[in-house]
Amino acid sequence: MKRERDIVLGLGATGYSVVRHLHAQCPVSVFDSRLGRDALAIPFLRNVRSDYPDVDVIPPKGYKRALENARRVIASPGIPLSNSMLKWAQIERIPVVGDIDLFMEQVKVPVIGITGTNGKSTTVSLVADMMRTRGFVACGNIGTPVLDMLKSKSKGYVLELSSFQLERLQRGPFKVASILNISEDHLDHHESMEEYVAAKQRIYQDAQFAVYDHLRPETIPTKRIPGIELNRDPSWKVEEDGIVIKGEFLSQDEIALKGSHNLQNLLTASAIATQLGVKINEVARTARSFEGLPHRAQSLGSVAGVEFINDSKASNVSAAIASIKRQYDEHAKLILICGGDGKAADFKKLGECIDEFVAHTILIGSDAQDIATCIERTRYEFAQSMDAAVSVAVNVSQSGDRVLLAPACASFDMFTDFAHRGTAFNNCVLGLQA
Ligand code: UMA
Ligand code: ADP
Repeated sequence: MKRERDIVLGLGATGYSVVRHLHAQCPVSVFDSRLGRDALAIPFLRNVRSDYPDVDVIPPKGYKRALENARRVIASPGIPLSNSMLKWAQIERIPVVGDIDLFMEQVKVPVIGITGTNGKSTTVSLVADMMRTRGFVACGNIGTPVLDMLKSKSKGYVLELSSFQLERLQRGPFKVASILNISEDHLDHHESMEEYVAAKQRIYQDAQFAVYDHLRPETIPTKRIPGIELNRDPSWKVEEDGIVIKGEFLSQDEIALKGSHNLQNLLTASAIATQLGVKINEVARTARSFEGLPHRAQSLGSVAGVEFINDSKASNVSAAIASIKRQYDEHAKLILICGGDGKAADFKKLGECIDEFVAHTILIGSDAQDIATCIERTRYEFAQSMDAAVSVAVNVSQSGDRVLLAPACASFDMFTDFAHRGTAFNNCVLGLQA
């Protein structure tokens, strides 16, 4: 039988963008694991059926059969390589690729790739801001699937790449590639920390230039490639009160973002953008005006003297620990709302951090109990919803205290995503202000 059909696995944002991209080029079939049990919950199934009637929806038990005339499987990022559907494709020797490969095959303009456990979206947005007048746009894991942006005919692309996307990337000839940092995350998807690090390192495999951090050895390319080694090269480093870019000092007073982690993000973004021709004065303009993205250490102001901070995007242990330390002030009580889907993380270090810096913890979500077992001294209690968690926070706080949402977990057990979780928190706080 002639192999001419592309099979798209997963019908979320990525899968649907792949269908739109491919349907006029070749016969397309789609499959989603939830077809048999929870089809109504599949985000874009209805759109495919109504807008692309020629696209074949593979029946729940028909996947193996459909592989018989498949030439290629395009898998959504959320489907791990260990998934049995992908294993079958490998057994049948059918190539498995992702949407980034389809994008890289078509794109004719420079592409920047940025990954890391934390700080991706902030850094990608900084680079895109610095390069906006040159016609560059941001896309990828940050929210807009890359194939949807291909139509924009931009002069360049700044891609946020997750380890999920990188683990299946076949070729990534990025003009500049960067790993910001790597700490434990997503161990429910990758089989080990080594596998997670190896997925991130794939960003450098075909890149022309790398930007990495001397102080974080796991970000250093394992292959030889020209680049800038931040915090080793004296012309490129983070200092106590600012950053040095291309030998020029930019003081914290001229930088809208706060926190040493954001200085690192800004330094990385500056190194990437200047490599592509951006001038220091353009970098400085972004530094002055870019105040950060919502749901990342976003202060919502005070209610009865208690400040509320939304760091919903602190969705792993290392980001939550960094967030707690940043918000800690020895003169104020810190009240923490955390929990959710723990992604098989080890919460020992989080428990130690809570014991050292937090006065009261309110635990939410499916892995709340796992976090509780790692807390030894700090008072904690459980809440069944964001509303209930904020009510407890109000009851245990007094003027001068801080309430921080830094979940250390994914949101999918209670919310559609981190933004939905952050908005739920914001709405509860708005309710208190009314
Ligand atoms: N599915 C299966 N079988 C599986 C797993 C999933 O059929 O084994 C189906 C689901 O039923 C669902 C669809 O696949 O219908 C969802 O696909 P997906 O999980 O790959 O998600 P998309 O909607 O395509 O969104 C993805 C990214 N999601 C993930 O990687 C989990 C989005 O990043 C990204 O913005 C989008 O592509 C566009 O590029 C989100 C994310 O949470 C923000 N990313 C993780 C993170 O940042 O930590 C990696
Ligand atoms: P990502 O897209 O990788 O999730 P974001 O820029 O959205 O990263 O930031 C998510 C959270 O990670 C922030 O709210 C902050 O708490 C933390 N964070 C951001 N940048 C860094 C960094 N360079 N190092 C450690 N933590 C960071």
